[in-house]
Amino acid sequence: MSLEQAKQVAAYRAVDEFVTNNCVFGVGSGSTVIYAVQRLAEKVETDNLKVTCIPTSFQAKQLILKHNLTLGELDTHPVLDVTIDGADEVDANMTLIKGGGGCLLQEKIVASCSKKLIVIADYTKDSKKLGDRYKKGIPIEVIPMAYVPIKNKIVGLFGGEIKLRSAIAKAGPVVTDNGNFILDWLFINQDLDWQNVDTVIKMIPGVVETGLFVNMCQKAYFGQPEGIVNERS
Ligand code: DER
Repeated sequence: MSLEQAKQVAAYRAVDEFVTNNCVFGVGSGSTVIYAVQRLAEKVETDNLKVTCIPTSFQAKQLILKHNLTLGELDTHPVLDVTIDGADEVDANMTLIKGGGGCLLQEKIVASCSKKLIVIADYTKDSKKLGDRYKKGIPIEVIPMAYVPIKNKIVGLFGGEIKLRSAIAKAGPVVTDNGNFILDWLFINQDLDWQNVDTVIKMIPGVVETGLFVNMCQKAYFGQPEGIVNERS
């Protein structure tokens, strides 16, 4: 079984467990969520479910439209029943690193409006401590004009190294759906109080959001190559 199949089995298990008729459903971003939306579309069709989907990115919105699912927005649906999203890493306390795909701001907003945040991932995202497996650092979305002083302040406070995320298909940095830059913070100390780190970093002027999701995730599904799914909550 490939990693893609591991992602798929996790995604299908989560959708089967949490999607119900008349639910308001948050659609996360990234590659694993693609399988969740596929499964959701199947269930809407076969079980004749009424589900309103709230996107967490341009990518998520396109996925919803591609599968002819009902598109909603926070203006009309400020409270969601469940959001299903991916993660770059999940530690033993269910703290997440998210933002590997650059969508952390809208993902965190939608997750914060959801009664439940459910994470789907392959087994390589299942860690004891943040940084055990995910080596690209904690993503931080920042206002472009402030990225250098923010970088200096975070390193001054917590150490490590910070890189401005470069784009691949264009010259220069990644620009998010919200017109901002992403800094990736390669932290050294894996035993930090992540709630405090999130709060302190968010207080730095120009920081829009961090990819630290602390005390937000109710349950995580980790697909295994053999097709089984490990669940944690
Ligand atoms: O960017 C994000 O937050 C994504 O959800 C990411 O963390 C997971 O992406 P993946 O499903 O492609 O691994």
